[in-house]
Amino acid sequence: MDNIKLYIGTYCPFCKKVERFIDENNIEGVEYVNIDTDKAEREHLIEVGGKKQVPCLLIGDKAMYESMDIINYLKENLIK
Ligand SMILES: N[C@@H](CCC(=O)N[C@@H](CS)C(=O)NCC(=O)O)C(=O)O
Repeated sequence: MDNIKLYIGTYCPFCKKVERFIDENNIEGVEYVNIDTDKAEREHLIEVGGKKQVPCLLIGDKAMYESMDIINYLKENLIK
């Protein structure tokens, strides 16, 4: 499986929605990255995805930005 990272912000409600979905569905294999506390990762997100909007799911080097797109992707790919 590709390395999957969820870029989030500390006070982002859209991020909380995705985090809640991950928790409620016991989804494993997603690494959280907080761009408010990790400057290097914030720069990496902008480099790969083109903007610093969160939440962003990084699947390998593919950036997915919209919270509902992320939830739908998780539904289709990571719920066992
Ligand atoms: N429609 C987006 C909205 C995401 C959004 O507005 N994120 C805010 C944080 S709560 C953000 O990253 N704003 C900064 C930016 O867009 O550069 C979604 O559902 O994910």
